[in-house]
Amino acid sequence: MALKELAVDNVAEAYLALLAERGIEYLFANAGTDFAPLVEAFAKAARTGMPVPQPVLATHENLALSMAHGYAMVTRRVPAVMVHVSVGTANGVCGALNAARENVPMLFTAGRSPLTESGLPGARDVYIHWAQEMFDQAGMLREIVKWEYELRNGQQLETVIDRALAIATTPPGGPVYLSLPREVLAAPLPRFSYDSPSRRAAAAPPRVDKGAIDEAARILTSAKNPLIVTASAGRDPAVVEALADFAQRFAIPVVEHRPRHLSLPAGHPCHLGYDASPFLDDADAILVLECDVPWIPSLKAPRPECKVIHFGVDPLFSRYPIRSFPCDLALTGSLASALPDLTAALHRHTEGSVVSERRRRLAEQRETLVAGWQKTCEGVAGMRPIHMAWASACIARVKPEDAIIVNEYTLMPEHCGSNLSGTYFGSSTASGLGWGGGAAIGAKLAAADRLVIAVLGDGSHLFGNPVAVHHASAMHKLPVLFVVLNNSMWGAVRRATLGMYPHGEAARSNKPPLIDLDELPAFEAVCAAAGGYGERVEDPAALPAALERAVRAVTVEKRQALLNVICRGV
Ligand SMILES: Cc1ncc(C[n+]2csc(CCOP(=O)(O)OP(=O)(O)O)c2C)c(N)n1
Ligand SMILES: [Mg+2]
Repeated sequence: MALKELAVDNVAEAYLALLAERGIEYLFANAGTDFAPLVEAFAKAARTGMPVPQPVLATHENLALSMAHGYAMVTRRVPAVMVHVSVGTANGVCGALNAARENVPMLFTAGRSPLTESGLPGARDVYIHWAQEMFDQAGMLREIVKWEYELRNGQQLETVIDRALAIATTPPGGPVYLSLPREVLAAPLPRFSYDSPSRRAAAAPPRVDKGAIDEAARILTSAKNPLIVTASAGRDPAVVEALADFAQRFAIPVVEHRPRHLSLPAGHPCHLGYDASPFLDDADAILVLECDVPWIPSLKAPRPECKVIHFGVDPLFSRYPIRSFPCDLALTGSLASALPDLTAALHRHTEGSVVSERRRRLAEQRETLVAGWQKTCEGVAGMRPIHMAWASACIARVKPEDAIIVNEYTLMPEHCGSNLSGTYFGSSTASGLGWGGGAAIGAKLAAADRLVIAVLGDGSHLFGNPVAVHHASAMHKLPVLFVVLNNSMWGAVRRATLGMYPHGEAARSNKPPLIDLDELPAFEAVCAAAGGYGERVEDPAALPAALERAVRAVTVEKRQALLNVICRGV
């Protein structure tokens, strides 16, 4: 345990030094007048060599938060983000909700309008300093973050930052919010001393109760047709291997429903795709692993007698106002430590003959499923406009094994499976659109030597502020391959309307309102305008070669690329 001391001029310098000391590599930032002491401190650190996080400029707050999210999901390290007072926070709320629902730890900070009208260093000197102040700036996201506070003086700096980081990283992780008034950042602080390393450790996740493990094992061993459904078990890469082993030993099928992380290699013999509904009638026990929505109850639910076990760091998703999936047993804790215990408990009770029968059946189910995907893909391969299944299959062929896929929901994973942990990231369950482009750039920052492919819809790409995204990719030299599956519409809105009113007016209309996106810009030209490679692809047969050219632009020429793939509607 050591006390370190730094000679600094003010709180801003101490703050940046402390962030670096606590392992924060990057500060993703969208600046304003509140940043003056930080800009000054960064400039001074560049001259003196004092370690500080690297500032990463983002020209929109949603981009800053999405980049931070992408960086965090790949590295599992904590990023810092800073935005401009109330207005920047307002623009960042969507990104914060995306991160919160995905348990991404993040230090989300914002300036505060100077509190004083004159007198102190940093006091108001610009007309916006009056109107931008709010009574309760943090109120905009108090429901979203795990903790929020305002730094009130330099003396409390270490306490506040350490508490923020400990809470953000304690499972289930999530963003915390800290506001930084300008006078506080500018306040003189001649010496700054702090503990190194921090004395405020994050809490370890709870260890799952042994009785609960035995009960889960009892339910699973008495089931003939158990099923596992997961979305994010693979958030911790260590779980992927443990789950593969668990499923394989006991021949339990695994469905990844709306996956956000790769939890089981796509080629694993127990992988039964991405939709649990065909298997719900047969299931007599379901193990829901880190999954908020394992099925859609209004469409298809398991039989009432099917036992359901939920297992995760927050298995009841306590921050969701309503979620009432049947739950006969809930296990709270990290899968990484408890899956091996569950494996051992199951071993003691499982009969070999039950498993071999299940294995035989599982092999048949998987064969039928994969053959069905194959048939779909062959059936749509020649379609023009291009079918998203064919586009997904073409991406599968061109991507290296270790490529990182960032899917803002239009890629069909059954046609583009990944096999290595940490290679697939789906958009947040909150689905705040405009995440994918920025998240892909953040992922590239985290994994400089890997190909990162962002698969986006035309709608989600526009939400992501494409000019800002391409600018960030160019400015930070983080080349990403963007594939826009462009059906010139908000297909999800169309699907939702037809789902509710299959024979309604909108279904009969050639052009129902609020769905079609006419006169879309040439997305490929927007990328080219930022120095990237861009191509529009209409012919399905031309897609594989176009993808190869785009991959080459990114990996060999080291510049971003965008394929505008003209797809059919839904
Ligand atoms: C910030 C935000 N605003 C609106 C929505 C509602 N929404 C969900 S999907 C969608 C359409 C997305 O269109 P696109 O990316 O083109 O994909 P498509 O559905 O056409 O395949 C919209 C508008 C949302 N999820 N997030
Ligand atoms: Mg679309």
